[in-house]
Amino acid sequence: MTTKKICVIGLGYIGLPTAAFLASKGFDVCGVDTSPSIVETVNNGEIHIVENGLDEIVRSSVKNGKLIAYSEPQLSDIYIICVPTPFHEGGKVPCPNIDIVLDATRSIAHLLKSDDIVILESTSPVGTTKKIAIELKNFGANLDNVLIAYCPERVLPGNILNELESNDRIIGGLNDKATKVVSEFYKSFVRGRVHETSAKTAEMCKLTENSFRDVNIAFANELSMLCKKDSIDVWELINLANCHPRVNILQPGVGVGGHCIAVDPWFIVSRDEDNSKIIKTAREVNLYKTEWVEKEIENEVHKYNKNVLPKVAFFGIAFKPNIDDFRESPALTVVNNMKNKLQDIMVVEPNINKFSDINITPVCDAVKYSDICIFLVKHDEFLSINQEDFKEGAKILDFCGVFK
Ligand code: SAJ
Repeated sequence: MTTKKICVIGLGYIGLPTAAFLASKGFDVCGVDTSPSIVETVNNGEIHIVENGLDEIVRSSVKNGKLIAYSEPQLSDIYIICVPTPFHEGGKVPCPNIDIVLDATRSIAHLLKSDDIVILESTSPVGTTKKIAIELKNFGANLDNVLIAYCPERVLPGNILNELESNDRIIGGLNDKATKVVSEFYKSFVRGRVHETSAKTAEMCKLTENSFRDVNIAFANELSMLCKKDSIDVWELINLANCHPRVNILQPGVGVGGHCIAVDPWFIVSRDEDNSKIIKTAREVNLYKTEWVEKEIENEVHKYNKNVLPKVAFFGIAFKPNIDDFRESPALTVVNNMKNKLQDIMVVEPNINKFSDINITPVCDAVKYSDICIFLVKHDEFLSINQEDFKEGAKILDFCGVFK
């Protein structure tokens, strides 16, 4: 049997791990990115993002010639589109922008031949897979024997390589044959189950998964604000409520970050705002939680004498624990908004040495010298801090449950 040649378009957080993972499974993979520096980095066997185990698998796949990066798609048998789907700002609600998906689609139109497969993995509004077929036709592709399907990526940043193999996958073809053939392709390297459905249902399924998580985090965040008023410990409350066999509340925090859960619910809301009240409200609650945290910090700082402003330390600026990813990070938003209002601040982030114009302070110094210690992200490094390590009389504001 000849080895299938796979072209992965977009070498970002999903595309690069996918390309390297498929190369490690024996496929010949061509990775495509419009950024020349990404193409060069990958062809040097190096990576431009941080992800557990990714450097090793990219290095070995490039070394043995299974993964080669290009700036344009090359003739292949299977094309997998893994490009970003941002949203248009400025409207009544944010609307998805699939321009980059359509750019990627046009870039393969001239390469398609009989029995080729085109797969969209990017999180996309319902109907995008169909639009890919229309765009390909408009750009001259003969689709008579081309199979097109949607298969949403579902991997968790920080654990991508494991989840690429172990997660269940959803396959929604534009017709039954596409669904069947694409399912067989995923079954050849996935250990989880592969579920078959229509393209539209698969598209909606991805948006549903991330909206479900957003709604549930909003519930936890709402509880945290309600509890503050009555001096109830929200962490204890959630632990107790979760002892009920049918209750499973998530954890409150500073808000919801990353480029998935804070974005994808808008794809549903913008399609039918009247009928997505819970999803929209959850988004608003999670955005409001960040503002609420800032107000709490300001209230604490205002208790100090205006002539002797307190030294304030912020612990964590990543978008979630134990990761050096800062995309849409609510903790970073808090630090950026507060740093102009406060004179003397320290920022602790054990996962990096420097971030833009922010100097990073070691955990021990921030703990020892700060009057107010504000915990924004529950990084493992903070869990071993003892109460007696803090400066005498220091105020601790724990928004992420480090000490619970
Ligand atoms: N968060 C909380 N409380 C919690 C859990 C998370 O505040 O109890 C916050 C995190 O701190 C972070 C944000 O939510 O700021 C999102 O983190 P996450 O770990 O929930 O999810 P992501 O964005 O890293 O990855 C999600 C995953 N989706 C689901 O779990 C349904 C992942 O499987 C998707 O592949 C990914 O989005 C994506 O690319 O869509």
